[in-house]
Amino acid sequence: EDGHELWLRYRPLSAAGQAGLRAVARAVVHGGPASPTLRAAVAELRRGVAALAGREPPEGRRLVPGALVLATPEFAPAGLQLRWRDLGREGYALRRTRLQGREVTVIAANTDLGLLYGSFAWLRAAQAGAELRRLDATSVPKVGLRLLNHWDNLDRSVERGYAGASIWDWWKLPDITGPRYAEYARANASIGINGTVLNNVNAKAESLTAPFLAKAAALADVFRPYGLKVFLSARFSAPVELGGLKTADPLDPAVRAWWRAKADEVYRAMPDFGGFLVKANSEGQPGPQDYGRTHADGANMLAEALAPHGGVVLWRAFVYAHENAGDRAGQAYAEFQPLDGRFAPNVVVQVKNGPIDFQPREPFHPLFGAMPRTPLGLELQITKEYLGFSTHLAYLGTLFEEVLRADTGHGGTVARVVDGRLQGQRLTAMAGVANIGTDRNWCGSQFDQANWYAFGRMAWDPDLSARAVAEEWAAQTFSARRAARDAIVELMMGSREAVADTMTPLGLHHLMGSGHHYGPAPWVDDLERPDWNPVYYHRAGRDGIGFDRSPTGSNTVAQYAAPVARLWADPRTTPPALLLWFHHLPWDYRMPSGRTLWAELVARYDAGVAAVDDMGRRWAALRGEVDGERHAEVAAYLAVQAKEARWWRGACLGYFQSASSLPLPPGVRPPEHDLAFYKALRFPFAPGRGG
Ligand code: BDP
Repeated sequence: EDGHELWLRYRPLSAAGQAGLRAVARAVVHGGPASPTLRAAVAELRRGVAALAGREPPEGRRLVPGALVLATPEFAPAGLQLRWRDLGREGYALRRTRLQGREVTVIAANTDLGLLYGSFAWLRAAQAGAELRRLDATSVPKVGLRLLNHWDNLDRSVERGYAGASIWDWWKLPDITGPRYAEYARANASIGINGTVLNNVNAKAESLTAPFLAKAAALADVFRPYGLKVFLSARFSAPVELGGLKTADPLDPAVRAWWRAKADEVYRAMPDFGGFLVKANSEGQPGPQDYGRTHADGANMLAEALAPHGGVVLWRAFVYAHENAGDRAGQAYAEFQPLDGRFAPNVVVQVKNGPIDFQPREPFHPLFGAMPRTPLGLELQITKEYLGFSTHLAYLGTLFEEVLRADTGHGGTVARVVDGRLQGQRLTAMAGVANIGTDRNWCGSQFDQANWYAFGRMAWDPDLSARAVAEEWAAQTFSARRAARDAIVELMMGSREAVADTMTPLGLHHLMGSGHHYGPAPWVDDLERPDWNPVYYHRAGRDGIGFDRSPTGSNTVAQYAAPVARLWADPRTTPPALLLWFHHLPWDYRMPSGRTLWAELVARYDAGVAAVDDMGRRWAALRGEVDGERHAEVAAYLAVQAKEARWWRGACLGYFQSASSLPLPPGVRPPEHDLAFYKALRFPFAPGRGG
């Protein structure tokens, strides 16, 4: 049990469970001839039932009692009543029913991919011990493009990757495709992910050269049966770097012709290629603004090249530029909102969940809801760049849920913007920056698998609750026994808040060490750009702490719709969890708890340590409930987290106390070391793990 099997472990059920499962899976029946996708569905069902129930169901054409029937409109057993239209292209229905006098289970979909998704859903229910005799469920994905974004470099390093090297072995591709790529595609299909961007948004032009396209195409061939489309990050200056042109100006006819030809070439290699993801004019990447053009000019040029092939452009709104000295949190809105309605129909503007950068907590991004004539995709980070990498346990389902359920003030939640329902968008997307690498357990730690899982499930259905997703995951990954599962879920549900309290409570943000973003460094003030420095974000001094984004400060709160802006412009109506994001307040500011701000900050750091200790205790109590190997591994990680929670507390309290000059409230334990000690720590200790 090293975690390699992810949530697809299919461990034998109890004797009663096995008998029950056998009774509803006596045979896998389909109409054939089987496409590779249908084959994958049949194979998965047979493999799953064999492992769970101890008997492999045969594959057949006859409608025997207790059959699992895979039905499409072309192969629908007589008597099956279904509203096929409601299932769309990827949806499925799971139905226990009586057909031709026999009790059977129907998995129905309009396409073989829908059948594959339905098969995984059925197995999910089987693994979790659900009652399969009374099944009646229909599920259709609410978001069209459900994408992983790999920040994988061509040299197999992974930007912000904490799970080993890149799983793409470019050196051996295209000839060697090994088993791992298919395992990867299968895992993604099991949670509904239907596309993957192979390379880093900080892209190299080489990824668009013929040899690399051949390698990407080899991966696309492996992924295809699982409904997983390949996308690539495109470097905006590629026409100059690869094509020898003098310019990459998006309005230059030669540049446009170059991209059209490149798109044609890409589609010759991969006829179902998904499209380009682009990071432009951000953190030094080239882009249309280099030529005095807008983001829309740049995106539309690529859109024009991809449109004849049905491809899309995912144009990122994560921009902040050297020249712009204002509040970094406001830059994306300032640049993009005025472009609403100016993007080609096959462009999605991909927006991070918050306006800064994947912090443990951010308010939702003000662009959501503010560009009604533009498809906006939601970009989440699955890899935990700012939440303790893969050593700390933080279940991100709760973070995803928080942003999806946030009311934009524009008439609906972020989820309703992203799934297109609020503003009538047909092109919809959710992207997650992947946490996958060559580690045996794929994600660097057992619990980080839950974040990959949660991303997929919540991209399929943004209305799923974080708790429901955690229950599914824990039952499949660790134990379907109710008490054990619930204990694991409880631990997960509080874990992200524990990390937020450990690192950046009360709306503080970006206090992490420079470059690598691991560990506390609130004192850093010497980086080239002001907005790379923690001091820029917390602004702690004698007078108080926090970033004033209210009308008395940068006023970026005004980028939110009026009802939201009104609430957050006033510290008394700003939720405490976001307080210092929007306000700079004196240390003696009275919090709703009755404590002063200073005492509250101290209490939050204490709560962080206590919560992490509590997670350790809860996990220890699960010994014997989960296998020894993974139990010991998680326990070791939690011990590191407990140590590092104290490091965070000590460093932050020491530093903020140096700013506030206030004594620690009575009864509070002083940090283990003085500030100089924490400042002198050099981490990480492994060379080459920086930047
Ligand atoms: C930040 C990362 C950086 C990425 C950037 C991005 O620190 O490595 O390149 O976001 O999203 O979170 O482009």
